[in-house]
Amino acid sequence: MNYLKDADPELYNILMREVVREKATLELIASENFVSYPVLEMAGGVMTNKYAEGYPGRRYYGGCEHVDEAENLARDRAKKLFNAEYVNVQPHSGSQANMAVLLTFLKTGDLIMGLDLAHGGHLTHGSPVNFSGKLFNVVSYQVDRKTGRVIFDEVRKLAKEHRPKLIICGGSAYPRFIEFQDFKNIADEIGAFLMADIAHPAGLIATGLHPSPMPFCDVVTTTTHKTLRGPRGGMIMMGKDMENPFGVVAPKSGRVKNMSELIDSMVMPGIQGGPLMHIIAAKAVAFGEALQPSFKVYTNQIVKNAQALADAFLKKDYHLVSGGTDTHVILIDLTNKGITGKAAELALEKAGITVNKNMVPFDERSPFVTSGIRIGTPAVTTRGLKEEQMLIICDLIDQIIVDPENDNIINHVNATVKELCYSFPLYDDLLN
Ligand code: DSN
Repeated sequence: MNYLKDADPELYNILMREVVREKATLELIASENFVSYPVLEMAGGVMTNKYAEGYPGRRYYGGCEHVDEAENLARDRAKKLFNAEYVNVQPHSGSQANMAVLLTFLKTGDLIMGLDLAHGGHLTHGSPVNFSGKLFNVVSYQVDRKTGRVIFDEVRKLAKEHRPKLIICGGSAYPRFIEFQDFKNIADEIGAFLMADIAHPAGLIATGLHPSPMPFCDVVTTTTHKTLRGPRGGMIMMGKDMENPFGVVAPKSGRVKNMSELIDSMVMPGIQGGPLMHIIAAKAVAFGEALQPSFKVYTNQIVKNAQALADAFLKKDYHLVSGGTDTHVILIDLTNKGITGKAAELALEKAGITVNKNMVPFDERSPFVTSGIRIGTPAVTTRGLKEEQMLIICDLIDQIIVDPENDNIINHVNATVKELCYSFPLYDDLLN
């Protein structure tokens, strides 16, 4: 199909430049991945045309029979993947999934507790610049300066002192397993709800490579595009549905509603209108892929690659927050290398290696500068890179970090990056 090329060459050329960028650079942003052709096809398909406010079988519009089938499949496959009794696949993003959960379980002004953004948390876990910090009161927990891990004695102390109504576990730059059981113990001691945000390790959880939150958490949110390798979007799940404790009743029957009903109505009409049916259908395609045995082979390789990369960095005297990784994420504190995260990100980008600057725990620099970089292996693993190539990547990154302004080194590294990328091709069918 060359419709775009003929109709709008300006945008077609922009799209092709992005295809070339993705093909010819090493993508190490921990939250990014490359979807399959089937996911891409569904995400670019005609379901983008359909309005379908409501849920399967009870929509506000006619003509929903096929999008209903797609949404039902997405929900059923997600339930199977995560062993969840309830799933809502409509949130447009992880942030909207989190917003729907917080507004369902809490009243504005209630107290939440989440991991400090600078310690690996997420904007929606209580940052003052986000709705979560504006609508709710917040107390943040941190990681230990030495171990880089959550200190549960501290979390317990804070929880008992402030008595949050809801505790959030998970984050976007925490390289270790999320300790669901420890959080559950504390939530139970103070009678708080426990929410897990598994946006990062979702693919690892779906394949049993990371513990599951389902037995421990009241509610679980995720994105679908990171380790899960689906289209960009969000999702809300519960291991077990439960009767709502707030006394909300169904208007006609007087029956006490379940939390699933309250979450559904908070997603739509509460915070969203028409769902993105092309994306929901693409989520179903990705979940189908994740149910295949080959997906476990893939996620296993993500972790093996991250561990190989972490070990290689440690051998070159890099300081890894928490000393390594259990997952796909590596967080490097560059203080001993005399370079900021911002400078490292820029120099690496010139050489064709994409990472993001990232605050490290107790960072004295601003989020725009930072003392660290975050690296992740999901996208390069999708291309087929293995441990052997991780050693090469570590060496390339090190050459840049040691001498970030040396154009000869940047050019030399970029040549090796291109060779690697062409040996592990991506999206060849998209260039024409
Ligand atoms: N922006 C995502 C990440 O990079 O982890 C989190 O929302």
